[in-house]
Amino acid sequence: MTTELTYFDYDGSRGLECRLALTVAGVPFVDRRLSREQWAAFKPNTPFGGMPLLAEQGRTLAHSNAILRLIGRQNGLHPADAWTAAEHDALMDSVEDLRNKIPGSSVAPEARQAAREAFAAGWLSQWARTVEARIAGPFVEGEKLHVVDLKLFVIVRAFYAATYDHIAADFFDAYPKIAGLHAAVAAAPAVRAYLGAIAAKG
Ligand SMILES: N[C@@H](CCC(=O)N[C@@H](CS)C(=O)NCC(=O)O)C(=O)O
Repeated sequence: MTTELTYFDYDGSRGLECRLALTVAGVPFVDRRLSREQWAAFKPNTPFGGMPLLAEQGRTLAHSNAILRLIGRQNGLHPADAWTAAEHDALMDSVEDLRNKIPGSSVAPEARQAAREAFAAGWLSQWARTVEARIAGPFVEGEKLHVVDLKLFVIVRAFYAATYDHIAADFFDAYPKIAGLHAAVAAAPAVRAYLGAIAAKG
């Protein structure tokens, strides 16, 4: 069976989450990377007009969290207990909320600094407090890594990489469980090897 993951030729965000999940699960996959031009041509033929897309046996699945849950369930990386799984789902959905709420291109450049600072002091701090309280440590559920940890890792990694102007790169240092989860996922052997290979590529 061939598994194919389609995303931009970019090592971050929703595509990275899914590539990491497949990698940690040990699932070999075709890493289909589209240019902006290829995406413009392909987009009208996709289920919801967005990537990543997971394809297997003639079926295509959209939405990063649906893809992560599928990979997680098939490979023991999503909890078997329904309530615990739903709590992981809620955390993963909250990452999507976060992405959608960061003041971005819809805010005029001259208003962006104030909007981002207010976002960091308000919505983002509330999100971080809630997530911090849910992490047993080092991962959400304790010693075992699940797909939710990969989802949280990728968004927190983006902040540490200073992706968002006017929000301090060390914002999450104030949240030791979140910072610890970020470090623990980065140190997981499959993740470390995958990110090391990306870094070596340049
Ligand atoms: N809810 C979707 C969002 C998908 C989405 O917006 N993906 C972005 C890339 S991270 C995209 O496809 N952007 C290009 C476009 O919308 O044309 C998911 O979680 O996968």
